Amino acid sequence: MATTNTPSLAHTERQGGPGLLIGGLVGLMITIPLAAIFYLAEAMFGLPFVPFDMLDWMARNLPGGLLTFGIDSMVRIITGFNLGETSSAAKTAEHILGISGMIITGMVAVAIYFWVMNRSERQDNIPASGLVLGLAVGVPVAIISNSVNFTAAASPLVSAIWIVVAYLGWGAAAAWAYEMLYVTSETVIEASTEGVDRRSFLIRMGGATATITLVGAGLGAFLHPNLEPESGEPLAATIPDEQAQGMQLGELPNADAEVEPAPGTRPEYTPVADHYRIDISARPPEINGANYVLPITGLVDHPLELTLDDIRAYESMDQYVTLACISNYVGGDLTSTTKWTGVSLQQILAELGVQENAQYLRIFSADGFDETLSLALIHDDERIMLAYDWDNNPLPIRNGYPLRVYIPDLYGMKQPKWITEIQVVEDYAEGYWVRRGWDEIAQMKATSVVDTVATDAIVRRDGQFSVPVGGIAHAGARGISKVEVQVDDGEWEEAALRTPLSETTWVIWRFDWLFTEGNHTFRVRTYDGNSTLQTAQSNPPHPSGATGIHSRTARL
Ligand SMILES: Nc1nc2c(c(=O)[nH]1)N[C@H]1C(S)=C(S)[C@@H](COP(=O)(O)O)O[C@H]1N2
Ligand SMILES: [Mo]
Repeated sequence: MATTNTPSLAHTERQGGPGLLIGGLVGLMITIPLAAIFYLAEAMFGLPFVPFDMLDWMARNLPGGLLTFGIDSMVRIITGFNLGETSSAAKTAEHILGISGMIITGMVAVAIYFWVMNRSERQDNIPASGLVLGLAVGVPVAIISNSVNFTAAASPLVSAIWIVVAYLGWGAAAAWAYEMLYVTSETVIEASTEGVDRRSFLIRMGGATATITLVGAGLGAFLHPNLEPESGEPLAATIPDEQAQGMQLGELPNADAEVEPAPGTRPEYTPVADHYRIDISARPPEINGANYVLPITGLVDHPLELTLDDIRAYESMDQYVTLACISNYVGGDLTSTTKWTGVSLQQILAELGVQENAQYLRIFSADGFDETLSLALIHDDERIMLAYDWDNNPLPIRNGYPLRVYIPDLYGMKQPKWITEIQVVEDYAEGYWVRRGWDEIAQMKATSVVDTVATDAIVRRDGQFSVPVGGIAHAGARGISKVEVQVDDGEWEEAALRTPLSETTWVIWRFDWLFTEGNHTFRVRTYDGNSTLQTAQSNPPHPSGATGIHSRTARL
C-alpha cells in the first residue's frame, strides 16, 4: 500500500502540505493558550509559570549583552514615552520578553515540525509525530524551568511532569492541526472530502485558542491578581503592630535643615513603594519569615543558625542609606534613599570564632545571586550590616525580605538581597555580576543631577527675578563637600547644600539664579568629602558605573 501511495503523496506534499508560515501561525495559535494555561496552573496549583523561567534562564546563561539589549531597548521606549520609572519598566520588559520568548519558541518549533512532516515519506503516524514534537520541546523546557525556578510551590518532580504533559498536549494539537491542514490540501485533489478549506479551519482554530487563552488568563488573573507579591509582612509575624508605621517626614534627622529643596527636586526620603528595584529574576523569591533560618558556617569555631528573632535580638542600628544601581545613567532613577535597620556584621562575627585563615564571607541568595565580602572590610566598617527593616517595616519582598546586606560606598550589585546562607571562607570568589564582566570593587561614583529648574516658582528678589534650580549630589559614603552650577558658558558657581539625612545619603543642593530671559542650560558638578571633583568625562554604566556632567535646559 505504501509503495503505491508514496510517490503521489510526496508529490502533493510539496505542492499542498502546510508550509513554514502556516506552521508559524499554528505555533502562535497553540502556544499563546499554553502560556495562559501555565498561568492558570500557577495560580491554582503553584506550578511553574514557564515563560518567566525561560526568561530567567536566558538572563543567567546567555552572554550578558544579548538579553540586555532587548531589555534596554524596551526600557528606553517605556521611559521615553514617560510610561513609568526605569526599574518597573525593566521588569515589565522582562515579563514581555519572557512571554514572547516562549511564544516564538513555540512558533519556530511548529514551523520546523511542519517542514519536517512535509518532507517525510510516511504520513500514517501523525499523532505519534505530535508526541515527539511535544517531548522535543517539553523536556528541555522542563529542564530549563527546573534549573532556575524558585517561585513554584509544587515539587520539582511534579512541576517537570506537568510541563512535559502540557507540551505533549501542545504537540498533539500541532499534529492535529497538521493533519487537518494536510487533508485539506488533499481536497484539492480528492474533491470528495468535507468542504473545509484551510482558511476557515485556521479561523475556527484561532477562535478556539483565543477562547482558551481568555478563560485561562482571566481565571488566572482572578485567582492571582498580582504577578508580584508586595510585602513579606503577612509571613513575618514577628513585628509588633505599633512598629508597622513608616517614618514621618518631621521625624527625619535633618527635619530642621535650613536649605529647602527647590520645588521639583525628587523626594529626599524615598517612599518605600517608590524605591527602585533591580534583580535578576522575573519575580522575587518569597521567603517564609516564620521558619527562616540563616546558617553561617565555614571557617568558624561556632557555626550559627539564626532565626529572624535571633537576628532581631542583637543590638540594632539605623542608617539612612542612598542605594544606587551600577546600571544607573547619570541623572537616572535607579537610586533611592530610605532608613535601613539591622545588625552590624561585626557583632555577628564576634560570636562566630572566625578562624585565622578566613578572609571572606560568601553570601548566597534565594534567587541564585551571590557575592563575596572581605572580612577586613567588615572589621574596618561597623556600618556593614545585615538589614531586616526599611522605613521601620520589614523589607518588602522585592527588596530582599527577610534579610539583605548593607555595604556603604558600593553599588547595589555587591549587596545581596534575600540572603539564605553565609559561608566564611579563605579564597576569594567573584560574585554574580563580577562574573558577568562588571567591576569587582563597584565603588559608587560621585555624581550630581539637576532635578529641576523651577520655572513655576520664580521669586522676585531685590528688584530682580530668581529661579530656584536644584537636585542631588552623591558620592557613596565619601560625602559631598561642594556642588557647583554653571549656567550656559558662565563661571561655575557654588550651590547651597541642605544638611543630608546621613553621611552616606545623597545631598540636596539648591541654586537660586538671578535670571535673564531666554533658553538656558544648567550644568552641575560635585566634589566629594575629600574635595575630589567628580569625573566630567562621560562614561556609560558598564563596567564600573556611569560618569559625566548632568545638565538640564529651560526656557525662562
Ligand atoms: N539576591 C539578589 N540580590 C541583589 C540583586 C539580585 O538580583 N539578587 N540585585 C542587586 C542589584 S544589581 C542592586 S542595584 C540592588 C537593588 O536593590 P533594590 O532592588 O532593593 O533597590 O540589589 C542587589 N542585590
Ligand atoms: Mo544594580
